[in-house]
Amino acid sequence: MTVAMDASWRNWLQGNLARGCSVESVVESMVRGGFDKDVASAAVRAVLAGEAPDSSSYEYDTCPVSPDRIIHAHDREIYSVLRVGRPQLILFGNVLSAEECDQVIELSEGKLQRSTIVDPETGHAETIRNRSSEGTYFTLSENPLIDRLDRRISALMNWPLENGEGLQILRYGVGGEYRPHFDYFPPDQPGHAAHLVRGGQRTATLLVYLNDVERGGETVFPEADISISPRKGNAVYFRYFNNFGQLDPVTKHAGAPVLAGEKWIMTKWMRRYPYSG
Ligand code: PD2
Ligand code: ZN
Repeated sequence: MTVAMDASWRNWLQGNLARGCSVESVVESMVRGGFDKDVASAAVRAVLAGEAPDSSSYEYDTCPVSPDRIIHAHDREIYSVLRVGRPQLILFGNVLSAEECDQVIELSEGKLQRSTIVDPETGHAETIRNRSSEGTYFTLSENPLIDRLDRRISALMNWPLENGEGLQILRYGVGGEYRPHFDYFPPDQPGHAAHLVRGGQRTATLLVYLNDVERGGETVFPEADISISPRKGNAVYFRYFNNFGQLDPVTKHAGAPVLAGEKWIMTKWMRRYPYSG
C-alpha cells in the first residue's frame, strides 16, 4: 500500500516513534485524527522502513558504551579488553561469572529447539542450513537471574532495557556454524519491514560466550579481518545503526564451525525503539 501523508503527519509520526511511543498508540492517534486504520498502520511501517541505509558512507558517530576501561554495569565490574573503531566493536571480559554461565546453560538445556532464521522473502521464521544450532530464548526479566542479566547488559550497552529483545541462547555441536549474516534487517530484503513494526531496526548486539570451546567456533567479521575466540564469560559488542539511521555493512559476521566440543552463546539484540512493555 502506498501512503499519501503530508510532511507534518510524517514529522509527528517520526517524533512519536523516536520518543518511544508504541506502534499501536500512534496508529490509534492517527485513527482518531481521521485516518483509516490500515492506512495508518501502513504509514507507520513506511516511516519505520524509511530507516534507509547509505552504507557507502557509514558515519562512525559516538558509541553509547562508556569509554572507560572498567565499566560498572548494574551489579558487576566489566572490563573492556579490546576496542575496534571500524566496525565499532568492543571485547569485554567478566560479563558473566562462570556460575552464571552454567546456570543459563542449565535453564536452557531442557527447552532447546532447532534454530530458525528469518526468510528474507516472507519474513517468516524458517529452519535452514545456514544456522546449524539449537536455541531457545528468555522473555525480558523472565526470572530473577535473567532479570539481573538483562539489567546488567542494558547498563553495559547503555541502551534502555525495554529496547532489548529477550535473551537468546544457542548451542552448537561439532560442525555447527552460523553462516555470514547481518544482525540488522537489510532494507533491500522484502521481509524486513515486518520486523521493524515492533521496535524498529536493531542497533547493536552483545554476544556472550557461555563456555570455552575446545576447538573452532570463533566469531568472525570477514570484512574487517577479525576473529574472536570464545571464552567463558567474555562478550563481544558491535554496533551497526548510527544516529543518522545508517547501517554498517562491515558488521557482517559468522560463527565458524565448531571443530571439537560444543559451543553455547547468549545474544542480546537492542532495538531503536522500545520492543517490549
Ligand atoms: O555464535 C556465534 O559466534 C554467532 C555468530 C554470528 C552468533 C551470532 N551471529 C548471533 O547470535 O547473531
Ligand atoms: Zn549474528
